Amino acid sequence: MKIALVGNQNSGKTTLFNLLTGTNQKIGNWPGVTIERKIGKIKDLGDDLVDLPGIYSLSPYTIEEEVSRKFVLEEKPDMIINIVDSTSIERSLYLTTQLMELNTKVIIVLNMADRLEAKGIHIDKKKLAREIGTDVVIISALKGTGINELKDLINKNRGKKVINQEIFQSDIENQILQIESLYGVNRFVAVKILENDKMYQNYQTGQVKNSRQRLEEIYKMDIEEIIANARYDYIVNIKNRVITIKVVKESTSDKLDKIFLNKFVAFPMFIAIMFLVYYLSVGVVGSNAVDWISDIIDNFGQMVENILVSMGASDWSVSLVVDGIIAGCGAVLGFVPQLIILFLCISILETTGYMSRVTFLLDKLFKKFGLSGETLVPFIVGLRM
Ligand SMILES: Nc1nc2c(ncn2[C@@H]2O[C@H](COP(=O)(O)OP(=O)(O)O)[C@@H](O)[C@H]2O)c(=O)[nH]1
Ligand SMILES: [Mg+2]
Repeated sequence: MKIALVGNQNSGKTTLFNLLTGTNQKIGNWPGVTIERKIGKIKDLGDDLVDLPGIYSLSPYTIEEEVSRKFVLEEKPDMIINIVDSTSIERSLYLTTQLMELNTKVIIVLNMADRLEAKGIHIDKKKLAREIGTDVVIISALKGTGINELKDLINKNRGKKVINQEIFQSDIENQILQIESLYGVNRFVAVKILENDKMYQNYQTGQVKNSRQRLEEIYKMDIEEIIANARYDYIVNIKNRVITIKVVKESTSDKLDKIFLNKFVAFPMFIAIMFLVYYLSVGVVGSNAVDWISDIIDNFGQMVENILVSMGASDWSVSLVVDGIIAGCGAVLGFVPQLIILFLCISILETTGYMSRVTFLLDKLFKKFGLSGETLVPFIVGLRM
């Protein structure tokens, strides 16, 4: 069997992949892109396992999403192992709802089991399996627990028929079912056709357009929003029924999150911190360093000039060396100290985790311009120039 390993970034895909395949791996790149592609054979079972790029949805917005989407749609794996960080299930299940529409057997692997207790999280695995309509196993890829149970599930699900879950409201379901039977496509593609996805433009008949218009009128929203909302409603509903969280002592990281991600505090604080970074690098260090270095360069230039003149060099060659080379390099060198301080500040913000928090915060804002929150760093660097 060909099995695909699909999940968010940092959900533990590579850790599980290594655990299941051992040294039996082939590493290369996906065709046309520099994203690592790993294939291996699962020990004891002999099935092929493919490690897909980390993604949050099957939309084709990023290269990773495109590669994964293409693989699951075109190469049609026999089974999908959907690995989920069990400490943040809500964020991960969006992808799960899409994977479960592919007519391919999906096994949900809740990873990071070793961290659940400390966070006071209890997941009712059986209930989740029942609600979501597929098998669920809780593992720790790091500690190696639950792996035999996972292998048993793979065996148990060999060649099993897939039963689609109807997760949308009935009026949306009806339209999806119609498109499915009209074109003989799977649910995922039917939803994409309904969503007017770029990849499926030749399916946009009058009937499809009418269906979409009708739904948009009823829900007073754009079709993509209707579908996304329906998925989230479904997820929240399931989450509330299968997860219980005991109040545990708030970790320092949670407390910091509360401050840094607070609606009212976050932006002013962000601006203040960025101002401080700017002030330190460009203001304090910057202006002093430029003066200080230009003094040194001036003195050095003067010294070279004296030597050259005493050696009887011509005016133009003195000017070339002193005003051209030395002054030119000096002008660039003047910026080096402030760049060092700037990058020092940014790396401090990065190692303390502030950057990732802010990135998360800014993601929404940046998305409006078609950028991701990660664009922040070049923004700051660009600002100071
Ligand atoms: N505590 C804990 N950490 C894990 C577990 N599985 C993976 N990790 C860690 O999570 C991080 C991301 O794992 P990785 O396999 O690289 O994730 P990928 O991005 O999905 O390939 C690494 O630091 C792993 O050591 C687990 O079961 N428990
Ligand atoms: Mg990985």
